[in-house]
Amino acid sequence: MTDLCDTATGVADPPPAGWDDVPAGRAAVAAQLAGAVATGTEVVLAAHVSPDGDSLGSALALALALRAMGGRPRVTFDAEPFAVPRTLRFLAGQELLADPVTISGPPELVVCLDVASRSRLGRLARLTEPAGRGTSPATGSQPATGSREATGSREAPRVVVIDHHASNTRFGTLNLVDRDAASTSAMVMELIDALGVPLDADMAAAIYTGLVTDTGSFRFVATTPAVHGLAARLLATGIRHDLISRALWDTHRFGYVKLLGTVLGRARLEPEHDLVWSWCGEGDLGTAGLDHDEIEGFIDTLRTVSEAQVAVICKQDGAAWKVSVRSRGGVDVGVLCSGLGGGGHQLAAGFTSRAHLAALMDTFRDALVRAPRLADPAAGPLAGPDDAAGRTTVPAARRGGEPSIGPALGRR
Ligand SMILES: [Mn+2]
Repeated sequence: MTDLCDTATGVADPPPAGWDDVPAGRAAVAAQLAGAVATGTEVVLAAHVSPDGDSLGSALALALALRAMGGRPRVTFDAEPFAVPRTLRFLAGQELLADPVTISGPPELVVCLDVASRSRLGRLARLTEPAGRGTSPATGSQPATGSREATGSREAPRVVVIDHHASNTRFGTLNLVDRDAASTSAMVMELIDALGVPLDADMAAAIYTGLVTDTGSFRFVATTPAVHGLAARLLATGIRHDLISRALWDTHRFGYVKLLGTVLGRARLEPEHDLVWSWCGEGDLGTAGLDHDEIEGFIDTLRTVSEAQVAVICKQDGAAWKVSVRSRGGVDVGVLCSGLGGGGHQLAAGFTSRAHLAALMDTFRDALVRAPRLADPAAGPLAGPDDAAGRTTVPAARRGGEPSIGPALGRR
């Protein structure tokens, strides 16, 4: 989870209560995509602004699958200038990328991947507006699993949402939202299977990139046995996971190290607020010669501070501050950031503010006091009850018994 939660703004509606019918939604999305390929309909696959490995990996993997089916996919996202983040340039299928300025008017079918709300599309939100042809379905937020609409009908959905954020606003006309999925790319894998497309190494590398990004290299709580099963299947295609990891995390310019030192050096610990935070100004980036996407990993160092449940980095971007927020498990920062106009996951979220830094942080501290508390992961044992006897390392939660680590964290 790097930048996917960093810039969410303007969530229009709270997500609907209850759970989505994921299998029905998946079948409906697969039918929609297969229909688009069969009729030669151009499909635009949209990642969120400043895409991370899950969003762009998901979009490229699905685009490669649609192309393998004979379809006409294009992949796009809002970035100025339009460029793939340095760390993701190894992904295959980059010839399918399209600068948003080349997409005139709403396409017939838009698929949004890892995009929790319309605002996360940035300027590409226009692609989800009504086409003006008089036959387009409304695109307002509506709870829908999508199974109600049939492929090929005049009422066919035009905006498909594929996402795993709990805060997803269901802004599509067809919404496939699985809050239990470790990554959007894992959902794309299931979709590719539903489409009957054989998995190749290029697709596998893109899906793996999303999976390792959102599980923190299999460290986060979303890492289930099924996640490892998926990883094994992806590795079996022959992908170089070592090179993927090196490209994603272990390759930085010297300016990165210098700026990381600066930002960590100005970090403030506020035990009374259970908070550690720092900031990075636009001038800092200029001095270091870095792009915004290159400092997404800074929060991963700050969030290791044991004296605070919540870590924050404010990154200046023009007239706004993009605020990345991480929780060590005791606070639901997804709800917190939704209340500040952003969104995300329970433990990784973000928002954008145009306030001055001091005022922004005052607002944040107030919101932090009121934020929902989660079960403290440090309060329980790290493994199942049998572990002490040395007989097993399988947590009880995975065997259907009592959750071994805070029950609220067992389900995302
Ligand atoms: Mn994701």
